[in-house]
Amino acid sequence: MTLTLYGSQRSRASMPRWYMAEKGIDYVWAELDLQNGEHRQEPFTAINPFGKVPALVDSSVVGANGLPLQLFESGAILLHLADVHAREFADGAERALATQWVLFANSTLSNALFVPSSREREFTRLMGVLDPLLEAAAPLVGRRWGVADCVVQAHLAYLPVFFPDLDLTPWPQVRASITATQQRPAYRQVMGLESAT
Ligand SMILES: N[C@@H](CCC(=O)N[C@@H](CS)C(=O)NCC(=O)O)C(=O)O
Repeated sequence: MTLTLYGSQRSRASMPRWYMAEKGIDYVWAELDLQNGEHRQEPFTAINPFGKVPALVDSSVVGANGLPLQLFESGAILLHLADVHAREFADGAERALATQWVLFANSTLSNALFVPSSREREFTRLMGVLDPLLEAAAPLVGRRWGVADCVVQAHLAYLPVFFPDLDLTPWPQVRASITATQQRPAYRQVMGLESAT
């Protein structure tokens, strides 16, 4: 069985990389040269015709066409890994709630961070709602750190990177979550940060 993840440094491929590192899932890392447009040409466009990373090829799952499963969109990749490789969900409710959080992070929260019109309108309100939901570092779904935590925490950890002057003091749980993420060995390894002391 081989999982091959296509991506580049400092891209949304970091989320499935972090998740697989946390869960001890082995994979082959296929790094593309985005500067030279490797993602916009064959053979990669046969995997993601939209020419974006990350993408995953999973030889343990055969699609209707008889070929290994090919997936694009970081959220779809994360949910597949959680479901099939980490066997994270105890029941349909956990699967549905994890899907909810992955879509929230990759659409609503991501837009509130990176789309200026949405940031102006939504960012403060979303942080105010999210902050108490992160209470006591409990997993968002189920009893163990999982895919919902990965995708929400990865987005929150973008804040000090992209908005270093942003004052996070009104949202203490968001701040604590970012600090905790930055201390996780798997996160540090994937993000290329030096080991925490
Ligand atoms: N919604 C997609 C976004 C994918 C995306 O925009 N990836 C960026 C890197 S973070 C990319 O491939 N950019 C290169 C390009 O668009 O040419 C996901 O979450 O996978």
